[in-house]
Amino acid sequence: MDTPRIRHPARPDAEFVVVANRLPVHLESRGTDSPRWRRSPGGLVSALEPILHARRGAWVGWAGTTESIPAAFPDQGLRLHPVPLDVDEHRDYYEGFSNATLWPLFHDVVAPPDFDRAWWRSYHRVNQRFAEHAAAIAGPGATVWIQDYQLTLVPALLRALRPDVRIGFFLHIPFPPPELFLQLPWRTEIVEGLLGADLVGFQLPGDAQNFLQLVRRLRGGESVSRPHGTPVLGAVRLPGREVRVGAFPISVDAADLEELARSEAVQEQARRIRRRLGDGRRIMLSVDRLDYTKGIDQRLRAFEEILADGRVSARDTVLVQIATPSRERVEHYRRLRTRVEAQVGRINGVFGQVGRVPVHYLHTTVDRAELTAFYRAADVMLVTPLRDGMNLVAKEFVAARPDLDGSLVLSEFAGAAHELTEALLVNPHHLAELQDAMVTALHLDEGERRLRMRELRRHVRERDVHHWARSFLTVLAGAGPGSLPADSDEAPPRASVA
Ligand code: ADQ
Repeated sequence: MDTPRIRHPARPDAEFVVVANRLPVHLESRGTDSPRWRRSPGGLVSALEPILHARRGAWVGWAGTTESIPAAFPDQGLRLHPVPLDVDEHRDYYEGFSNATLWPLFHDVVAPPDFDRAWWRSYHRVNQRFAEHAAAIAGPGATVWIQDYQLTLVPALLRALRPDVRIGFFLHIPFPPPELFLQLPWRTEIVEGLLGADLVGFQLPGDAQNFLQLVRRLRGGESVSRPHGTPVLGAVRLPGREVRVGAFPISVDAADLEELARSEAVQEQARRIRRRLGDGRRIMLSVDRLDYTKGIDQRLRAFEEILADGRVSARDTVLVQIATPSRERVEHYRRLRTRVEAQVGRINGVFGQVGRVPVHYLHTTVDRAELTAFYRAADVMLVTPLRDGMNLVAKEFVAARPDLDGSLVLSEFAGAAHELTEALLVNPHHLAELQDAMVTALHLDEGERRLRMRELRRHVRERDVHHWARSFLTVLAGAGPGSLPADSDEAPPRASVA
């Protein structure tokens, strides 16, 4: 990773192209050394890497800096194509339209979205640039897989440039009910943007149904048919082609995480964490990006109240909240941080003693081995978002517990709850229910913990991130150019029932 290689010039010969807001690398500074490019860890990269290698793949994305990119760029054999963003675009396309308009709107308006025409123009312009980069490197008939809400216009923009390529789009966050989505002044443009794809994938069947309902509202009921079984839940018929719509719940690299969790180094680190937090104390753990959708302040409030009621005691219970800094220049995020830090200060001030505080709050990113050690050290994992497309933390925790111990408290509003039904499921808006679940989780007997964890693990191992990528790409391979049913023609679609 540390040996930079020369970036590939754009050549239109990639058979498989991933287009994502970010490239799978980031600049890391260490002390006084000049910053170095490092591979960003994550399930998406590990799932796609073998496919990229096998199919002469390339990855198009932003390198995470508005500075100019050095000519020498690390690629580890992946062809990385950076899309430049300037400071204004980063503010308007990324922080603005992506993260202060679409993000809150798609998360059930947990925070009010801002609608700003300048942000929209920037979003459109940057999406056009991503489409041009993808068009410049995709070989004839290539497969292009576009990721997430920052790039909803790319499918149609790319199709206009390259009608020969097969286009997939996957949304990592929830897709809202039509009543909410229709608030968006640019709703038609976004839907038409997505319909440029041959396959539009969502995390859950409910997300896919929301999208299909929306298309019926905007384009008429006769445009939607239901030609396939799950994971394809419907198709939108357009002149000369159809767009398949389905649900593909994402997951983690379970085998890889399990191997790390079994390593002696991680087990030793987990023992060290337990010792340092106070041997004999039960550990509740939360790991989130510091985001208002993750329910961090509600969770702290629930914990504060059960301390106050005496249902748990700071003597024998500790909550570790690891929060990755996130979107720090967006107003809602700044306010959340202030709120969370005030809560932590108050709880520790009221219930702590010298050398023994009830909440350990780490506002930082931790490396994979350390994160896995925290998962192994925890008695109770609290994953209580108000809304979440999937939530990989819940699945990572399960994958990291080959010892079959540990309890998972999981929000009903995380996509993961649809699969991880043996977790203690809660409504995080219901404070008393959340508190009961915390107390129950702390007291589950060993037999029940093992029983639940065994089932959770079976699921996460069977449906890992490789399964996710395979199932999406298999459906995509059957969609696109030449895949229309035999009875179709260029004429307007006939009425059909979804
Ligand atoms: P996120 O909202 O970022 O992802 P999540 O699925 O939980 O949410 O993924 C977060 C990732 O960051 C996890 O892999 C986790 O380990 C890591 N992480 C979090 N805090 C960390 C810390 N302090 N240090 C190191 N690593 C940390 C979006 C959607 C989700 C969807 C994913 C994938 O919002 O709903 O599950 O994409 O599709």
